[in-house]
Amino acid sequence: MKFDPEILKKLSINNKRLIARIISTVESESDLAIQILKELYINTGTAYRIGITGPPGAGKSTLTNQLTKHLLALDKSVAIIAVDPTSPFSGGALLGDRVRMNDIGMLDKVYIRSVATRGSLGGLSKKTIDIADVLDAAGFDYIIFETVGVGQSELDIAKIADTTVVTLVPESGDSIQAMKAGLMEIADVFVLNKCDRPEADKAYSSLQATLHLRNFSVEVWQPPVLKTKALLNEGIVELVDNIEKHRKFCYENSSCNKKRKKYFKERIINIVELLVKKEISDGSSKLINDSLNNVVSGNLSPYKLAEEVLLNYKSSNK
Ligand SMILES: Nc1nc2c(ncn2[C@@H]2O[C@H](COP(=O)(O)OP(=O)(O)O)[C@@H](O)[C@H]2O)c(=O)[nH]1
Ligand SMILES: [Mg+2]
Repeated sequence: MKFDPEILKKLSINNKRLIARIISTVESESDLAIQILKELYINTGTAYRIGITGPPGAGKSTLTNQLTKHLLALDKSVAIIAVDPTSPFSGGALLGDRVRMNDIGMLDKVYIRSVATRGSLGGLSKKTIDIADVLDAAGFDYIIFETVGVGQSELDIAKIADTTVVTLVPESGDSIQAMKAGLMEIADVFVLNKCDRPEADKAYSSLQATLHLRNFSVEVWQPPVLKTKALLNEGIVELVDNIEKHRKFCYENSSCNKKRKKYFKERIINIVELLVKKEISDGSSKLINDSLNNVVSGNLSPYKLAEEVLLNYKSSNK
């Protein structure tokens, strides 16, 4: 397919077919995908990115649903990226999420997309970030990343989210588990969900106590702990308020800028790796194939051959 940059002008939140088409193309990592991502970047930067993470069953999908409804009521548009809904850990979550999200998924100002990160190195795939850029360029006001809540992807979400919401429940020891899993460091806002449960007050105090063990300083954002009952739609207004507070803090504070620079540096290196891999794999298969026997027989180090491939690539591009 030949790429016509004019088509990106038609990319808007109302054109869901085009959004889907562009996302599928972008996922392919083809030359066309790279061209599209390059062109549309100039239109990104307006969407605010919220990560919802925490252990499975904490109520992330329920919370995402309620949060979306609140943002819609404020006349905002929302794109939801469900990260890893088919992960083997999530069990029946996919169906559950579908049912819960059904009532918002059909709305004009909502777009829901799943992305699997299984098999990709380093948890959260590059695709997730690229898809977010497409949705940003389409003009969504908010992009919500919801993780299933197991493994590296829930930590990685914090790198790409402007505000990371860590969801916990009043289960005894939940905050300790979260701390072990590294969730404490990534939270901009803590949500203690299921506060309709009798243990809620005790868990709230214990979570506060755990947080006080951390090193506080005035220039650094202090993550608030909010009590919610997502199922009953309680505490969601406070959640929206605190996300906005964090957003304002980030605009006024350079620590968030530092985080964005770090994120972009990592992202650029990832893209360079992808480009080099694409360039080299095209021209080098003959050289590799011709020398494979030598590697297998133990006479040639794979590192040496790899260096030769690189040298060969460089000299052929002089
Ligand atoms: N009691 C109670 N249950 C809730 C609340 N929020 C969500 N749930 C239930 O907790 C279960 C897991 O919720 P879900 O949103 O799928 O969690 P996720 O795995 O983190 O996405 C579901 O049965 C929800 O109905 C709440 O505030 N109180
Ligand atoms: Mg879920």
